[in-house]
Amino acid sequence: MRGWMGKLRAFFIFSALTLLLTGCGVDNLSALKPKGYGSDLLFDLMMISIAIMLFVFIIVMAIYTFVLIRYRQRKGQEDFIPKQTEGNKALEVIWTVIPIILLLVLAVPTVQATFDLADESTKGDEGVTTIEVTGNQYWWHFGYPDDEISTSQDLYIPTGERVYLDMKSSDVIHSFWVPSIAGKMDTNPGDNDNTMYLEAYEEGVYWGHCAELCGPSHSLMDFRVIAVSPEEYDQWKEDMQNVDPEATAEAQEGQDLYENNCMGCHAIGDGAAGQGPNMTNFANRTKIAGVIEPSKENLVDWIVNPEQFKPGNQMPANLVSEDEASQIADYLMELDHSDVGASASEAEVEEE
Ligand code: HEC
Ligand SMILES: [Cu+2]
Repeated sequence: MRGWMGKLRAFFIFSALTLLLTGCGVDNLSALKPKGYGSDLLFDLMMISIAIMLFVFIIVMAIYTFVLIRYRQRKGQEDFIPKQTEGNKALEVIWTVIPIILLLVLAVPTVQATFDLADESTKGDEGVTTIEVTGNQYWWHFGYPDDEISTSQDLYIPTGERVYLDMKSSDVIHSFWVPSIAGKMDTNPGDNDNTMYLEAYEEGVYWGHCAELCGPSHSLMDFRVIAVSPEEYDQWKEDMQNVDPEATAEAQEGQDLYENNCMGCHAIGDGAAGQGPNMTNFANRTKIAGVIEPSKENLVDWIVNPEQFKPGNQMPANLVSEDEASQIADYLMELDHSDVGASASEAEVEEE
């Protein structure tokens, strides 16, 4: 009785774990809930391959079961040897032709999708956005050269349009992956730029991850794609182009401290990817450094010792005292220059 109960319990624990670990159906993160053109294509390919696999599996299993039962050894017939057949043209043709057909069914849409995903026919056209993506240990930089905007961690794009990405890395190979909108693409160091495009169907905050092991904090190299309506996107661009980085009186000291200690790595306003994330719209970030809840306490802790959150990251610890960090934090939290995406951010999914 005990053994039986134990087995049942183990069964339930494993089932629950399986469900938990799959993280299945998490909105805005799952490739199984496509919310963009690229992920849609990939989802269809997955479904075609699964259908073919099931088809083959069921037929093979049916034949297997049939043979097992029909031709089993029967009582009293232990010495009986059935008629031996060697070579059967019809069968040989059938089991050569069927796999060829299955491979064609798989290959044609796959090749089509491959070309479709590489299609850049509208790139560079009037009104079509191209964004420069740079992967860094362990954060992402996004530059909008046509609009003279720079930002980090949160990538803003308009919905319903194809947005092209020119992608590179400042150090080692990373991989840019937003499962619910598109496939993934490596970012390479050197001149070996890769390109892809994003096309989000609906507004939302989509989770992105680095998908190429790149160092001790690789698993913390998260980012977000914030897709907003084209009108809101234009508003965001305007907001970003008209940033006034002047602090209020209370945060004046923080701004001075920031300019003396942090500005060298953290530009405000348009700037090429520097040694650290661009801070223009820091207070609009969904997370600090891509992974930490945005509160003043966490921000001060990060400034004093970033290592405790992201091992091996490139920001030096103890640049300022805790009091100074607190003043700088007051200043950084004033850097909210746009309301765009705020409602989308509120709807963001909870971390598991
Ligand atoms: C030597 C360059 C360097 C200096 C100087 C520096 N940082 Fe950083 N900082 C970085 C890097 C690199 C990161 C990205 C860390 C990561 O996420 O892996 C970072 C990340 C951050 C973040 C998170 C940014 C985001 O986009 O969410 C904050 C906040 C920050 N730094 C504040 C400061 C403050 C305040 C100072 C001055 C006291 C400072 N940093 C000085 C390099 C620097
Ligand atoms: Cu990485």
